[in-house]
Amino acid sequence: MGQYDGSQIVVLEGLEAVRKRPGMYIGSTGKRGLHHLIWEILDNSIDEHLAGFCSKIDITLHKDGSVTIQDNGRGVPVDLHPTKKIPTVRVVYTILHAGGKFDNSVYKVSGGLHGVGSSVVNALSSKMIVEIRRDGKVYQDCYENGGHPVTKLVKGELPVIGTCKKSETGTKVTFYPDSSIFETVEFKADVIKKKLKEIAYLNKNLQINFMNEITNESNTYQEEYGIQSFVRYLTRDEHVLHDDAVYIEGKSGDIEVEVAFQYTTNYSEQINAFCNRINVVDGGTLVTGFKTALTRIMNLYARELGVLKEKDENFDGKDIRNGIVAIISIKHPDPQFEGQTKTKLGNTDAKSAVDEVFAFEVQRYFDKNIEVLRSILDNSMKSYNARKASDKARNAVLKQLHDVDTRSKLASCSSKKPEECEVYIVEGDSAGGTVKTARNRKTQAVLPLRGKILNVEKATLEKILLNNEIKSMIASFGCGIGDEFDITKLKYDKIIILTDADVDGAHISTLLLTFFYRFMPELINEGKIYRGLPPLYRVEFESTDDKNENEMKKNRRKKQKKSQYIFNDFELEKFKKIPGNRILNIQRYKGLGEMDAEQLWETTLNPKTRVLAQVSISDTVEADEITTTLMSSNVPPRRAFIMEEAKYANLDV
Ligand code: 0R9
Repeated sequence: MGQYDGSQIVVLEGLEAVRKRPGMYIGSTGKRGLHHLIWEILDNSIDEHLAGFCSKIDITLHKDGSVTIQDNGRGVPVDLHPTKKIPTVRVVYTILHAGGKFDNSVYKVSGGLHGVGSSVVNALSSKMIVEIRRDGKVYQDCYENGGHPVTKLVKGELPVIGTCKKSETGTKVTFYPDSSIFETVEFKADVIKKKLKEIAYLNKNLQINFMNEITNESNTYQEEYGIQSFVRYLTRDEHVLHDDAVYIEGKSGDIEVEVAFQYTTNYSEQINAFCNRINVVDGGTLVTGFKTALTRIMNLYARELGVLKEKDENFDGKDIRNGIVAIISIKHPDPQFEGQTKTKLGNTDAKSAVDEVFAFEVQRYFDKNIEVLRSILDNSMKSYNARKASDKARNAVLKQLHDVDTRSKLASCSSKKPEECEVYIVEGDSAGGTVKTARNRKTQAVLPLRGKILNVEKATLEKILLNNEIKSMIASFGCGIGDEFDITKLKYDKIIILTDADVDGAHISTLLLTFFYRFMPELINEGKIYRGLPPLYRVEFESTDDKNENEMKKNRRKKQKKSQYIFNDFELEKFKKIPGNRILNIQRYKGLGEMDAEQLWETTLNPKTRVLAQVSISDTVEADEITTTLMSSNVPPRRAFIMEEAKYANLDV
C-alpha cells in the first residue's frame, strides 16, 4: 500500500451536475436513493477498514433528520492539495471525481461510487459537517446548500477546533439530506440495521455501532466469524445436514478468497457472491471457480470412497450443490464488473484464485471432517437418483405439455404478437371467470389457478413438474423450464399475478414468485413479472369543488355524487382529509370476486387505469432470505413476512 500524497488525487469538477441529475449518481431520489447517501459515506470507512486502519464505525440517526457516520481510521488528509491549494479534505468533499481510490496502490475499492461518493453526498445535502482527528488536532470543515464551503480557512488551512490524544484519529461526517431533492428525507432504521448487519458479516471483526436517537435504541454489529456466521444466519430456520457452516480462507497472488457453506435439506441452491464487499448479484468468474472446484473435488471423493461405482457417471454440479447455502467473498485489487448493471465479475484470475484456494483448503477440511463429507455425498447421491427419475418424469411431462395446453383452463388471447399480449394468473375459478368476461380478448389471456400452488422450496423437481397448476403455467408461457427454458419463446410481454389483497392472496403470490425465482429467474430479471394491485376501497362522495361553490350555493342540485377507487389505507386516510369532500359510503373489497366485470376492467385490467407493480430482485441475499424465511418449516417467520408483504403490496420483492 503506497503512502498517500496529495498529487495522487484526480481532479474533475461538477457538484452542480449531481444536483441536476441525482439519479445518475445514486439511482433515484426516493427512499432507496436517500439511503444510498449513508452507504456512500459508510463505504469510505469500510475502505479504511479494508486498508487495515479502521476497526470501529459509529452511525447515529439524529432527531433533526441528520445522520452522523464516524470511523476511527487515519482521518482524511488535511494537508494542502498541491494543485488546488486548498485542504485535501475539501477537495475530496467538493470536487467530483476527487479521491485516492483510482489508484489502488493508495486505496482498495469497497463499492459505491468509487471515489466520488463523498462529494456526491455533499452535493445532495443542505448541510454537511466533516470533522477530522489527526496528529492530536481536531479539524472541521462545513458546507451548505449542496457542497458550498462555509468554513473560513486560516492561511489556507482548516481551523483547528480542539485537541485530542495523538492516537485518537478518525473521520466524522454529519449530513442533512436536501429535502428539495429527495421525495422523502426520513431514514428508516430497519433498512439501515439490515445493511449494517450485512456489512458486519462481510467484514470480520469490524465493530459497527448504531444509535437511533429518535427511538433511543442502540445496536452493535460485530461478527467474529464473518461470512461463516452469515451462512449460519441464512440457514437458521432450516434443517441442516451438518452442524456447523464450513469456513475456508486463503490467498492466491493478490486475491484473497473466503468461502463459507452449509447444506440444508432443501431442494435448492443459494450462492451469494461478493467482490470487495460488493454483492455481485449475477455472479461471474468467482462463482464459476467455486462451482468448478466443488464439482471436481466431490466427484474425486465420491469415487475414492466408493459412493460412485466404476460404472456410474459423475455427479452433476447441480447434484452436488443441491441444498447448499454458500457465501463467496473475495478481495481483488482490480475488479472488473460486467453486464448492464455491473453486477457480474469478469476477472479470469478470480476464477482460478477461488478454484485454487477452495480446492486446496476444502480437501484439508474434509480430510479432518469425514462425517461432513459423507453426509454431503449421500445428499448428492439422493439428488443424482432423483435427477435420473425426474429426467424420466420431465420428459414425460414435456411430452404432455401440448395436451395440457388444450385441457388447461387458459383462456388465451387472439393476438399472437407477444409484444402486445399479457397473461393474468388469477387466484380461484370465480375471480378467473369475471376476469375472463372483463378482459380485452385480443391481448389479455387469463389463467385461473385453483387454490394454493405447490411450495417449490419443499418439493422435488419431479413433484413440481407433475403439479397441475405448474404444468399449466409452463404450458401457457410457451418458454419451457430449466435447461429448456428459452425466453424468446415467451408468448406474453407481461405475466401479471392477480390475487386478493389479503393474507391468503399474498401467500399465493409469494409461492408463485418463489416458483419463478427458482425455476424461471430470467422472467424476473427481464422484468416480465408483475403484480396486479386491485383497489382496496371504493369511496362514494360529494364534492364541493371550490371553483363552483358560488354556483352551487345558487343551485344545490349541482352538487355531484362521485366515486373513486382507493388502493391502500394510507391513500384512504389522505382522501378523508381532502377539504370539500363529504364521504357518503366506503366499500371495502375483500376479494376480486366482489367486483363486477366493469369495475374489474376499470381498476385492474385497463392498461390506462390499472396499477401494476413490476417485480424485481435487487439483491440476491435479500431475495434468497425472503424465499428461505418464507418457505421454511418454521411457521412464525413465514407468517410475519406474509403480513408484511400484504401491507407493502406495492413495493418490489
Ligand atoms: C466517516 C466517513 N469516513 C470517511 O469518509 C473517510 C475517508 C477516509 C480517507 C482516509 C482515511 N479515513 C477515511 N474516512 C485516508 C487516509 C489516508 C490515505 N487514504 C485515505 C492517509 O492518511 O494517508 N480518505 C478517503 C479519500 C481520501 N482519504 C483522500 F483522497 F483524501 F486521500
